Amino acid sequence: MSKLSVDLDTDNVRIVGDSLPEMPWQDKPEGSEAPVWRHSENPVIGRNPVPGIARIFNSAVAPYEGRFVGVFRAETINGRPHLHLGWSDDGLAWDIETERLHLVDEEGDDYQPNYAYDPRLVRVEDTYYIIWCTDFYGAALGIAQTKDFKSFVRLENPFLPFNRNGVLFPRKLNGNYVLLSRPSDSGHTPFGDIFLSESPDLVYWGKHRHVMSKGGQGWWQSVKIGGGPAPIETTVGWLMFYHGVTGTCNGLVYSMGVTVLDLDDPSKVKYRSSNFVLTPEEWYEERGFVPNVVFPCATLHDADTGRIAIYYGAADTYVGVAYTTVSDMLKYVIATDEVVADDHELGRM
Ligand code: BMA
Repeated sequence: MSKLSVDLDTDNVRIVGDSLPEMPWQDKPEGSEAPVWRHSENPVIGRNPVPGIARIFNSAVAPYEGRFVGVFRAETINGRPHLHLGWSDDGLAWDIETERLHLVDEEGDDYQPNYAYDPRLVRVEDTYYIIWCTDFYGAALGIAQTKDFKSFVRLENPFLPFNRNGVLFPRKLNGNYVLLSRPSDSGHTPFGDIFLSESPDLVYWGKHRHVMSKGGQGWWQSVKIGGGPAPIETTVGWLMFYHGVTGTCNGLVYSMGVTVLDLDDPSKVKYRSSNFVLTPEEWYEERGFVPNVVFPCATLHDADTGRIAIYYGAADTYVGVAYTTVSDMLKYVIATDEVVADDHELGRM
């Protein structure tokens, strides 16, 4: 399998989307060669942020009515994770609600997941969707929708157990919603690739496709991979950050990778970096409830400048922010591109 030769004006790659001039931003530190650089005041959410919550991490944010809203993985003081809303004027200082996010089912009855973790938050047209890991006789995907961040309706679980890392694309493709997921077991899965499924109505899902595999030349993503923030539409493809996991004699290490998926058929990998773009190095990434984890779940981005702020969980304890730009990422992913044989659908010639 060969890739098209790369003849791309990476300086002119654009984000396709809204302007967001008020998003958090810091320029790349002088002299830095890093493709992604951290916010200098990380972590932006520390331990025990509000009464009853010990840690917040692996959480998602979005712009909403001139402010920023977040759906947070809040590890309560009994150790069980639930979803809590939060609000921020600048995307960095967050007011976290002390009550859990209140869900009702489609009949209007109260609905409370047994646990809820690793939420993603994605707007498609005029509706915001929260996808999280829920208890459906084991780890599975839960999904809910809201238009106003006041009432939240839980929809049917999209897939059978076991599954995690459900990531919706921010627009329909060929009339269908598109959802990435990582089929798994119910525990700390020692395997996993990213798949894609389509649905006309968010109820019936099919046209399942394999997107990309763990592995590659490097070892940082040798155990499993999983989708991260909602893919960002650009003029050359869907820019997607994801997590890759390696095993060590002292446990798993979670890093962040980057890939570009085909615009019309995102089950096809266009470019994939053989390197991680962020790996645990700072104290808040190396030290915490689970050491050595960076776990991206959301971005804010500005189509005018190409700026991207990545929100990631650090050491299952904190929320960090890191920055890059669309052209930095395109340059990097092309310069470090690798073809991974398994990124090709089995049986397809
Ligand atoms: C995974 C998920 C993530 C977590 C990671 C590291 O299995 O549970 O929420 O960040 O493990 O503990």
